[in-house]
Amino acid sequence: MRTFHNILVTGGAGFIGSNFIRYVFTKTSFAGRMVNFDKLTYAGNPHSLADIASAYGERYHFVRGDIAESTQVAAALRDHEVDAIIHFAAESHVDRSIHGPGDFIRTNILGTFTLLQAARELWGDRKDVLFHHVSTDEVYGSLGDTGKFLETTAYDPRSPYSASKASSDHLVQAWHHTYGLPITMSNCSNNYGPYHFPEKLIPLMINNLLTGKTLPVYGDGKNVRDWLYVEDHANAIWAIVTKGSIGETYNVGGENEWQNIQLLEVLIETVARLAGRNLADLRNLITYVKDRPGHDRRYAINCHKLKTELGWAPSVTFEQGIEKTVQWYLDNQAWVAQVTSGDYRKWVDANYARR
Ligand code: NAD
Ligand code: TDX
Repeated sequence: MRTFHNILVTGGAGFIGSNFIRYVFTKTSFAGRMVNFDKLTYAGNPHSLADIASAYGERYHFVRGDIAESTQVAAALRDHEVDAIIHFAAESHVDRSIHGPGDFIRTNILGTFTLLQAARELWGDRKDVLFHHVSTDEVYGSLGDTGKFLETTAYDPRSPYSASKASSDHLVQAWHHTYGLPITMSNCSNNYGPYHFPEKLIPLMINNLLTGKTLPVYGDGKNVRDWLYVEDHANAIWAIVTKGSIGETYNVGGENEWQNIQLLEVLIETVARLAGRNLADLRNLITYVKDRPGHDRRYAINCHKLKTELGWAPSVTFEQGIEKTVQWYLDNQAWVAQVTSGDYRKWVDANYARR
């Protein structure tokens, strides 16, 4: 099992990165330090890790920085004697990538290139280091009614977001094959859980159900996604970082496919039960809207390699995960209100100096 002293997590103030940092501190034997390097875009919320910052003192350190700025990246890696990088930072929302692809090209492609170069420059030929790249199943394109994505499935990205992630995946592989950089990679299906910014399907729908807003279903509502509870993505990444073979990609998935409209019915039923709302009133909020351009029809992951080689298995069922998630949003309406408010973004800028 590989061990590290100083791990730099990029994008640790976002949804999956913050859950990953919490998971490593609270549920693994990791004894070193973690540096959270994050630009704090609209999707980055320092409050998501307030508990960890106060509980783990010197072992958790936050740096506000941009992965596409080479001097900022090099300084963070050098100053903290980083021996592993776990790279989450990205622009992550498909709809935003359709309306404004520029930030996706800059952060996801140029940012990954900048990190790879900085890692090479700092580490040289060292083999006791690791660059783990967090990616998505969307790089494989869209499936028909049958079949699942394997690690060997040819890339076929179709949105500006997935094309930028596919590009970053290729860069990471190239830096391994050409320069010998020790890397691992994971391509995961749709995540859900606490601290998910309320623009993505599940947190948006829960929030709209709780506030009585309409539920916008794109197209016919029959697009299929494979859902995984975020802590199970975190423990998969930890398994790959500590035990995965260098140079390898591991697919991570929930084996849990839902049509969007069927998933919405589960959310409606869960919110009605946990929040004491009327089922029929909630169902009346469903509104079919214009489809997303280029909307991928179906994603499904085959994660046999991760299960058999690294012994990974999800820790919660879908029913448990959805229940925990709806309850979390019920208990944390203040977090939702905070991270979506303009005043919060002003507070972030005033309190977290840009380098
Ligand atoms: P997110 O949008 O919630 O968080 C992204 C984080 O990156 C934010 O904290 C943001 O401030 C930070 N960031 C953005 N640009 C940056 C920059 N230039 N420099 C430094 N930090 C920057 O995203 P997420 O849903 O947590 O996704 C994390 C990673 O996992 C992404 O690489 C994404 O492609 C991948 N992924 C996500 C899912 C999913 O379902 N959400 C599934 C598979 C893979
Ligand atoms: O309002 C909505 N209505 C709707 O019908 C939204 C926001 C989404 N949808 C549909 C589109 C998709 O079929 O729901 C499905 C899920 O949409 P998103 O939550 O936007 O996720 P998706 O586009 O599948 O991408 C997500 O999973 C893979 C993440 O955002 C990516 O970062 C990740 O790589």
